[in-house]
Parts: sequence; structure tokens; C-alpha cells
Amino acid sequence: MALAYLGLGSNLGDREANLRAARVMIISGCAGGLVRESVVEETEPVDYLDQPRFLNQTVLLMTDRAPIELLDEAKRIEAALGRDYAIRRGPRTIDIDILLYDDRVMDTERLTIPHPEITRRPFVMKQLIEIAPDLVDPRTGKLYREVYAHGGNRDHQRL
Ligand code: PH2
Ligand code: MG
Ligand code: MG
Repeated sequence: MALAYLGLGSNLGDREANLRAARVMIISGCAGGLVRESVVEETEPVDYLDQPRFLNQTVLLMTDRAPIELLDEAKRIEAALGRDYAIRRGPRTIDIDILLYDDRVMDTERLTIPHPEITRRPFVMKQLIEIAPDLVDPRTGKLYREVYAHGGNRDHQRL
């Protein structure tokens, strides 16, 4: 069994219901269970600014799926919940991102872990710290709460 931190986001339709449906589908589709859930937070859009406010949540999943299998399942759930990929970083009914997978570091064409947006987005770090106060960035060995306290890493290269 592995522990994976997933970032959920929704800014179209019934955002609360979309997050709820995603959590249910993650549990049934990933052969595991949610160990922890952060609070759901309303956030201002970042990167692509001309879009509605998001609801974001971070969850901790215990799963026997490999990272790439998790990604396939996340895409399947996004499609099932009506995600439209027309605008990159644009409005979406649901976004499911793999933030961390155990202490794995990987850079492949489809998947970069840890997710590059973690240290660029204060709300992601805040939610990670909420459910795992002593979590360490497996790439740098730094505590996320230290990175957060120092304002994150806004220079982090965007993919
Ligand atoms: N996701 C994006 C772009 N902008 N802004 C917020 N607040 N929350 C998100 O999840 C988000 C975003 C696409 O990666
Ligand atoms: Mg995504
Ligand atoms: Mg995203």
C-alpha cells in the first residue's frame, strides 16, 4: 500500500457536489480509502485569472495503485464528471492532481511527482500541512511547513 496526496479543484457547476463525487469515485476506483481530508477552501484563481473562484481540497489516499494507474483513474473520473480540457489552466468541473506519492520523485512525460504546483500555490501547501504537519518535500528534503513559512517558491519553473 502506498500513500498518495491528491489535490482536488472545481470552479464550475455545483463545486461542492463535484468535490464530493470525486472523493466517492476516488475511493471506489483506487482500491483504497481516504485517510485524511483537508477543509474545503474557496480560492482565487491563479495562473489563468479570468475564471470563477475555485473550491480546493487536499486528500490523503491509501491505495495499491501505481502512480501511473492513479493518473489514469484520475483522468477517468475527471471525464466522468464532465471535465472539458479546452482551456489549459481554465475552468473545470473537477481537477484531480497527484501531489505526492510516498516519497517518490519522478519526472516522466505524463507525470511529475512531487507536483510542481505545490510550492507555487500557498493554498496547496497550507492544505498539505493541515493534514500532514511534518510532511517533507522528497526532492529537497525540506519540511513543507518551513517552505510555506518562507512564502513558498514562486520561481518554481512552470511546466
Ligand atoms: N487550478 C488551475 C489554475 N488555477 N486556481 C485555483 N485557485 N485553484 C486551482 O486548483 C487552480 C487554479 C489549473 O491548474
Ligand atoms: Mg490536473
Ligand atoms: Mg491542477
